[in-house]
Amino acid sequence: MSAGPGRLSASQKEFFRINGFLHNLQPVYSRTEIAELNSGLERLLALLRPGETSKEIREWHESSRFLYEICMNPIILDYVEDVLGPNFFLWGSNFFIKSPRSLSTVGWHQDAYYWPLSPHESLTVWLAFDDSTTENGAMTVIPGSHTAGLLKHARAKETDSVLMLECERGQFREDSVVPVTLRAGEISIHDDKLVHGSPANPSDRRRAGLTIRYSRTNVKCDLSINPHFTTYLCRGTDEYRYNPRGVVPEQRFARLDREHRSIEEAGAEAEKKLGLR
Ligand SMILES: O=C(O)CCC(=O)C(=O)O
Repeated sequence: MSAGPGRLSASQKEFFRINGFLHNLQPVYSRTEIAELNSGLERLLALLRPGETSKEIREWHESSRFLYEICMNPIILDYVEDVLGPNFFLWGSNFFIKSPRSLSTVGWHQDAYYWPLSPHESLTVWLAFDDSTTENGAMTVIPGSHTAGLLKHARAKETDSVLMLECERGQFREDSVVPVTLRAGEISIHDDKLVHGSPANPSDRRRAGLTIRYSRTNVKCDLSINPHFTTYLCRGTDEYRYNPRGVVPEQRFARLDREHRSIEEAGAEAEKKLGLR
């Protein structure tokens, strides 16, 4: 396997292998660039219909060139290549925005639990649109929790959680929690089996981040569960051709008007697997 573009040092790669996440990386966007990206985010938010929330901006990289270009930023792809290897595709993006004084939390979970993908060889890049700190509800992770396989999830007890299912307590070291703090324009990276979540935002500052999901080309989606799964090859070749390919969007800002499997539906599917419903 190639050594990758070398944006990550050998010790950072080793840190990721052991801990399942990375932050404190060189910024991807400068302060000026992230201000421009935030203007773009405003344009996207303006496309929401009454009653919709930012959660609706899901997979809009398929319809908005603005988002597609962020997901295909060569610096981000270099980082991803250093972790996933030479052949990988983009398939997901969505915003996690916590307004000032928002009670909304994200319960402990593993992404792989929600995704009908196998094998589990995917990762998330979390791009900070705002400074993300312990004061405004930065994402938190349990280092090393990606090595224990898929953990049992149960219905969320916390009513303010945006997720339906969360990891049952006692299966991971909650006392080893690490906040993944970021400056606007920086990214973190986490493994699809890493236990992570985030607390509420009691501060006066918004906390917005864009999650971008990438997988190795040997990862196959169960299209009976997610028939809209669409991939864009980022680097290398796709010898497997397991998944549908997307068309690069032309419009700079456009909604993706398609029925999407919501987090709730993904949770319901996972619950069925568990025999909870
Ligand atoms: O932004 C957050 O607080 C949580 C993000 C998350 O759960 C994810 O990236 O899968």
